[in-house]
Amino acid sequence: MFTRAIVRKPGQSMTDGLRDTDIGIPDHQLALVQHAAYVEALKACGLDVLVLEADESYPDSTFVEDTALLTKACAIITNPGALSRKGEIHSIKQVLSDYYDNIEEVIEPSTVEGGDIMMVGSHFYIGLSERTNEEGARQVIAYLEKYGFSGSTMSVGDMLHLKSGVVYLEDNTIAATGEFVHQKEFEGFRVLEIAEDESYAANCIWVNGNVLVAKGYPKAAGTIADAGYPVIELDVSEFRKLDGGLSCLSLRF
Ligand code: CIR
Repeated sequence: MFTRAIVRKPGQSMTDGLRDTDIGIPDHQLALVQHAAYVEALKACGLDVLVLEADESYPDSTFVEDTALLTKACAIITNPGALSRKGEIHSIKQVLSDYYDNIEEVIEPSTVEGGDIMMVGSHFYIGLSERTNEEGARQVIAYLEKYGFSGSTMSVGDMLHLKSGVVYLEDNTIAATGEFVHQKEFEGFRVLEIAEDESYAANCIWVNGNVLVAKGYPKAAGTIADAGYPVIELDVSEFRKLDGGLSCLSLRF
């Protein structure tokens, strides 16, 4: 179970955020409304939510998940692979020092973004992507082992992050799309297949028994509901324009 989440409001500079998909520039006002609804949903799932003010210096800083990995025993501050995002870690480190005695840091030339790390109990799958390199994964695994956890790497084809395509929903269950549906690593899991034409919805999040799913993906929401999860649908269209989704918008611990 999670008790807390940290989020950061999107700033006006989000219109300069990194984006690979060409589905338009985000509308900041609408993003704020969607973000507020996201915060309310986390609260409804029982979380105490710390809402950080927008940081206009970093257009992608609303995607706080990428800046740290939070475990029961330690926080690991990442080193984002995207140059424009590296500075996001300083304020997050400061914030996390209120919650964690043990804070580790990924150091150059290692790069890691939190969206590439999927926690499954005490094991962490780390996606090797354009943002997370092998040296970064090695460093994270070494830190994890220091605290009694384990880690392993996976490749991340053309997705931005590992969790863009696969997430863990507890109860030995994974939601996956595309290349992640038939991975050897996930053979022992119940795999909920998210159709390729709704692949964006694979980035859903388990929060204390509920699953938050992007609104507008009825097949995905149905698959997850049929698997027995109460589903909360949230419109995150403006974050999608920056290739971000539900998991990216918070650090849950
Ligand atoms: C980026 O490209 O870094 C942002 N525009 C989106 C980050 C999304 N984060 C995530 O999937 N964990």
